[in-house]
Amino acid sequence: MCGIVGAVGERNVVEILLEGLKRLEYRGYDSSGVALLQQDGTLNRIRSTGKVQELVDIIANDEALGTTGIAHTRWATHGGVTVANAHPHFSSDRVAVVHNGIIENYQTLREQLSAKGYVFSSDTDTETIAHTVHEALDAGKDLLEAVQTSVKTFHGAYGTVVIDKEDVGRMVVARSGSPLVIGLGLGENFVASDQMALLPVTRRFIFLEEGDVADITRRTIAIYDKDGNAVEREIIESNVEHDAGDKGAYRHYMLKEIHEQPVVVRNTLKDRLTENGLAADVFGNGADDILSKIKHVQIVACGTSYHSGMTARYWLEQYANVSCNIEIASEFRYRKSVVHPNSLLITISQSGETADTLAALRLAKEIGYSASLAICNVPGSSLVRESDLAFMTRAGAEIGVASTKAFTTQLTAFLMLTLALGEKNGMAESDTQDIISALQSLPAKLEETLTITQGIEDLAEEFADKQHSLFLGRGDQYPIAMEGALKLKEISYIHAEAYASGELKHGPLALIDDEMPVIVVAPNNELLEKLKSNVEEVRARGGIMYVFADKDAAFKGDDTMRVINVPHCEAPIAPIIYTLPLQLLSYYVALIKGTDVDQPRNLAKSVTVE
Ligand code: F1P
Repeated sequence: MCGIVGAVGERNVVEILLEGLKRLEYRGYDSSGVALLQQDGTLNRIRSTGKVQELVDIIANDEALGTTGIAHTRWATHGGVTVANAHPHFSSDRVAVVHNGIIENYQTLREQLSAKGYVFSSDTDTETIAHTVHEALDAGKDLLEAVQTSVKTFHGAYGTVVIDKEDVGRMVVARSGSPLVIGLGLGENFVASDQMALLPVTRRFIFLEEGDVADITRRTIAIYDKDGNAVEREIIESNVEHDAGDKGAYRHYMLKEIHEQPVVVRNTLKDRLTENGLAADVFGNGADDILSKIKHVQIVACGTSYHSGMTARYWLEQYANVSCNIEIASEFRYRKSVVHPNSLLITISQSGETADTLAALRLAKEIGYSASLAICNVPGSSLVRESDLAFMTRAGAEIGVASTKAFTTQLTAFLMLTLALGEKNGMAESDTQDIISALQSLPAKLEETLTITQGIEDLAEEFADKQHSLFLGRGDQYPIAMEGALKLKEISYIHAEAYASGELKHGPLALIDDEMPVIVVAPNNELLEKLKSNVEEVRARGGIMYVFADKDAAFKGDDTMRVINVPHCEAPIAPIIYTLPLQLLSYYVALIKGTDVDQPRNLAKSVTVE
């Protein structure tokens, strides 16, 4: 989703801004722009509706200069994808603004400001920020006061950076509902919506909190909370790799991230899983005490993270004897739900900034959950900071919009949580041992599974001209079928639906014909015979099947059924193992179709608006 970069320095900051925008491209965007303020007060703007490279090319021919600057990648919400709607937005060539989020009362503000003579040149909600601040400046306030009074009139979510042509060398930034991080340099300072943007220039960051407004010059940073009190915020040294945004020899980030899974799963387990079981407090300080009182778990998440929560429900109930509900965050946050005594609220999110998931966490705090746990991949993210307990998945930066390694590390975390909760709720010793030994074998099994690539490439050829597809699984493989379908939709734009295969007869069987490929995930587990019956139901109706199966599952391939053998693995980790061939299948189908694998149309990596 939208990205922000801002800088104040002594040198020309244009390179810093453009490099920052490139490093934010992965979040998804449809247009971009830069505003540059020179020492003599000249304010320039360059915007484009193409890739950031287009902006770079325009600027290369234009000799853009500025010691203060703001830049933005836009993911359209209000107003189409046009140059006029791209950020930065100006008010009368004096105030320049970039903004992530949505100003919900922008219509009212727009009418009021227009009536006062402020002229709008875009259809965006963001432009109201520029004019509102300008109005406050016209009333004699300085830039900090102008932003502080302006934000009081905004309803909705914003992360915004404002500069004033008459106040060179200063930017004022405000955060409410949309993250902002200040980067500290030597004799220069920066701001961005994501630390990734600033890693080439600094590793020292201040993560702003909700309601914060910060006044930034090249030598000073002053932060005020939502009540206007001056506050100190901790400076954090980032350990995110500088070159995390480099795809190396891989053709796409997604492929690199698929192949990183053995390593990042190993990292996620490291020092947490010992030979005898879990180390103490792996879910955060005091976690063991908190978890010992938990009798019920409510999981809330979106997208791929939601699928990991769905899988966890099978594990927590089957092995750990803990009752578990799971719900999509955008539903949970807007309905009344009943909170069981001793309930733990678990949020799952790669980014830790997904607006609906954050809102669900905030709601849960008001309605009586005993504690909250975030399973998340981004240290310092809002979800991590606002939860009682946090477990970091150590997947490293995930750049491909379609989530892969974040998902399998989330599942790894949930198997460890199953051990932690199971220990307190009478989990069978044999199950404990099975999960420990399965987790120990997991990184090597993932490596082995990635070697079946060739078979999947061939299969993708048969698939690429199809319009629709059906994914089937049973038990803890049902969410994996859902995740497989989501991957295919996201990056190849083929319509894909997932069903628990026992549900076939209740409707979807009507769809089966030879134009509807059916993908089946079939580990050798207690539901195998049931699954085989479902497969026969499809075969009897002329369906073409692609079965990912354990070789001991004894599926025989023929004209209507392609069987792809997946390495044998222990039952608890089968959902993680079977995820990989489905990720590869979508990847190769997308390659053949020629779609933008890492930045699929209409999607964003971090969904910071609802
Ligand atoms: C949730 C999510 C991702 C998906 C896409 C959009 O994000 O739905 O699963 O791949 O990137 O957002 P998160 O809460 O896990 O960061």
